[in-house]
Amino acid sequence: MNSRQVEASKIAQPIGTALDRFIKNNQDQFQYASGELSQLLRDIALASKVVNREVNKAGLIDLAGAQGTSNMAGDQQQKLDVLANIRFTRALAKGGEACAVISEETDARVDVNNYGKYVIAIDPLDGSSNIDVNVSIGTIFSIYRRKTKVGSDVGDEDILQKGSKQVAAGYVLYGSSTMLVYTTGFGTNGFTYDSGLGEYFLSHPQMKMPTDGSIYSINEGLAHSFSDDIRHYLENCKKRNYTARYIGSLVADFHRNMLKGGIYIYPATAKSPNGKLRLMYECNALAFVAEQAGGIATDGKRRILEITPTSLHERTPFYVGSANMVVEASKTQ
Ligand code: FBP
Repeated sequence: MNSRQVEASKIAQPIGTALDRFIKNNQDQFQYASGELSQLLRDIALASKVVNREVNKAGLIDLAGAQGTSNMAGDQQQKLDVLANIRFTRALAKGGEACAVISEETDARVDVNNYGKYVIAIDPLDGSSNIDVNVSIGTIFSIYRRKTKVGSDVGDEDILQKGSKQVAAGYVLYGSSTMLVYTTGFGTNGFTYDSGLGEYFLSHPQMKMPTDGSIYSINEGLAHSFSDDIRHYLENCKKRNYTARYIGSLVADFHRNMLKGGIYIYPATAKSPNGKLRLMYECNALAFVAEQAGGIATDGKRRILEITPTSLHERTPFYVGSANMVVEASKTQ
């Protein structure tokens, strides 16, 4: 059999491009292509496989429920929140490429290695309210290149960088299947996890978010404290018989809208005048992924990636999804 016949054989269906190979094949795209970012992406993928395994069997190994502690935002931490935070922080520290990690579950940044070249901002487990009820949850990550000299102490200038400075970002969706979706600024690609082989395979190359959609995702239970403009936009959606879909897990709502077209909005509300979601480890990453797939992300007025952060856990209103829908929704603001 020659290589063409091997490749074309129907008996052994090709299994697709493994994440490792994809990272290697695309490494040269990257400005600082010396393998460190590739290793970082592998470290995140490995930690996500461990977290995936624990999420899947949480109910069997007493990992369900609250930890009895709360994070700096006052949110009650779930056991899996704490576990996922340890898994990712440990993998990033062991990998040696990270100099600091910012996490939703940790009040202050964690300096891990002054010789690391990258800063990682992470929401280890997004959609905490859905953990115990077996609804899709996710992990969200942003990667920045440090600004200070390698070997010196990490400083605020390394951490408080605009989203437009991200060198890579993505999310993991722990759903009916587990997927890793990320960008390094050369389009957005999706990989599906084959737990039998313990490997992610390219399943959604060069993802494109439809410029228009008919799905809107917002917690209308908070409608009493929405601005008139938001209410006006929602009225338009209903007049057009759009479909309301709100899972309550940002990653899951975002992923659906990325595939089918739609908009996710978490606006400023009376309870959360700056919105609920965190700029550094929830919004910046999804804004980068969305833009690389042809979508748009704003805070209702400004491009999310142009916002200069002033604190680790700062919140922002978030409008993300199909370009024409976000433009319309933002225009009303
Ligand atoms: P966590 O990262 O703490 O889970 O918070 C974010 C989040 O759960 C999003 O995943 C979700 O879209 C939103 O908050 C749900 O908020 P609400 O329950 O107020 O609608």
